[in-house]
Amino acid sequence: MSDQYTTVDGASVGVLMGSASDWPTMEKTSSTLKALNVPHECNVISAHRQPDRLAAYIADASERGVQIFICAAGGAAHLAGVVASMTELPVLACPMQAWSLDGLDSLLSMAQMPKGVPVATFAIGGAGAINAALSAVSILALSDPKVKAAWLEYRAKQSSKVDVLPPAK
Ligand code: RP5
Repeated sequence: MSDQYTTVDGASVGVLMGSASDWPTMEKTSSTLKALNVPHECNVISAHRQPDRLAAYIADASERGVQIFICAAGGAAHLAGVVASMTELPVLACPMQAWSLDGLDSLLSMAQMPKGVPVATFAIGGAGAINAALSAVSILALSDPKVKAAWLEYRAKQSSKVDVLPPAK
C-alpha cells in the first residue's frame, strides 16, 4: 500500500492535508519539524473524496511507527476527526483559512468534536501550523531524549530573542 503515499523511513509524525491548497500553510509545519530534526512525512489525502485511501494510509502509517498525526483541512473540516476515529494515536488539528468565513468554519468543525474522540485543535493558519508541529515535538520529547534536547534548545533560543525594549524611533 505504501507506494500510494509519500513515506519516510523512521517518520514519527504523519502530516495530512485535505487538499494540495493547504500546503502553503502546512509547509510551516514541515519546516518546523525539520528544524527540530523530527522525521515526518507529508501527504494530501481527502477524507470525503478518498476515504478508503485514508483508512489504508492510517493503518500503514501506524504499523510503520508513526506516533502522531497532524491534520489540516478547511471548510467543513472533518479530516482530523475521521483520522481520530481510525487510530488511538494523538491527532492534532490545523484549521485552514480556506475559501470562506476566514477559517472560523474550519476552527469550529475541529474544536467542536463531540466527546469521546478528541482532536487537539490549534489556531487558524500559520500560527496553528507551527504550534501543532511544536506540540508534536513536546509529546515526542517525553520519550525521546534527542527530541527533548532539540526542543529545549529551540525554547531557549526563542526566549533569548524576545526584545526587552521597544524599538528606538
Ligand atoms: C478541504 O477543503 C481542504 O482541506 C481545503 O482546505 C479545502 C479546499 O480544498 P480545495 O477545493 O482547494 O481542494 O477539503
